[in-house]
Amino acid sequence: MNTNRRSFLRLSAFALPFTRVNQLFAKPKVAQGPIVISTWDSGQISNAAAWPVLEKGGRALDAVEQAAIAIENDINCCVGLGGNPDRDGHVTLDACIMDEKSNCGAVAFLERIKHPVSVARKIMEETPHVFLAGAGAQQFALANGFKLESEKLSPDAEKEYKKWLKKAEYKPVINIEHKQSKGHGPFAPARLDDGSFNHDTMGTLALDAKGDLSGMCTTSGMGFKMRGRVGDSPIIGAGLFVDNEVGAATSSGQGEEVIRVNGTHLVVEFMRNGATPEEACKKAVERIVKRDPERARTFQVGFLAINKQGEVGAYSVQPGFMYTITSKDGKGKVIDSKSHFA
Ligand code: SD4
Repeated sequence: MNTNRRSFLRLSAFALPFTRVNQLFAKPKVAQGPIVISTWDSGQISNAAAWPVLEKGGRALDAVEQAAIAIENDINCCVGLGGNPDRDGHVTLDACIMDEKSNCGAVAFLERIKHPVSVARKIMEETPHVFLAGAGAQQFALANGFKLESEKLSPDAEKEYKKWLKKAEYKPVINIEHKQSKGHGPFAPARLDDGSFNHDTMGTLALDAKGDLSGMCTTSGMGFKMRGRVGDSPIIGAGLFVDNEVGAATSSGQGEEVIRVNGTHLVVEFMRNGATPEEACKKAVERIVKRDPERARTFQVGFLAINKQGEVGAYSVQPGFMYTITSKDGKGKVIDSKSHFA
């Protein structure tokens, strides 16, 4: 046997098992190109702002921040300062953001600041902390160049608040969006008669061209809530969770129910164990319903998820939850999610 042949055989003896080990630990396939998904049909506004960032090869984190800014700016939508106030008449905002390295930032009970997600990002990038609340969050925002806005309610919110004040009944129940029904309250339609959107939370998840994931969640919270009440939206693991190895999830609906099961962290863990995004959202919904199946008939929770391969899925307790997806052609498509109850 000549030396060349001998060394070839020696090399192949190493190479064979090595290739097999390599295959076992092969990196997961990442999506062909960017994708952005947002909760609700109002997600069309957020996705339209996120898409130009992703299309140019930008970072998912920048895309989701733009998604938040666009919806928080939209006075016809119920997210941000245009949203419904608490029962004392003050709009209080909750938001969070999370990137591909598990960096995260959050604000809660923030008043008179237009872009809570941008404040959350500043906390994430410029402090050693994750979460600031109330007066301290506002003080931090002002010290970092954010402007103090007026306390004036948006025309829609003012109308709703006046209507609510007539009875001033404290019923902390989030909207359930049966599309056929009319009017506000627990059976509000997805869109109001004037065409404006009727949701007070926006969650956006993006996968960029490099295959990195980020997400954000922003809300004015449950309308006419108790002063100081904070829901799931700013809580990492409840309203939003991103794990760049696996996937990301966000939620909308009755925040208390999501917090109790650490909802979006649960969705991501189900995906880690092999569930598709839709299966993972369904399992998380079932976990919530199982606690009290009768009471579950009275509230809505919807989960939206994306995995590292760019597959997306959603599931909700009640019908009416929907999401918007934007990929390759840059056009937002609205998709109805499946639900536990018919
Ligand atoms: C909350 N999850 O404050 C939010 C409300 C929401 O559409 O999602 N509304 O509990």
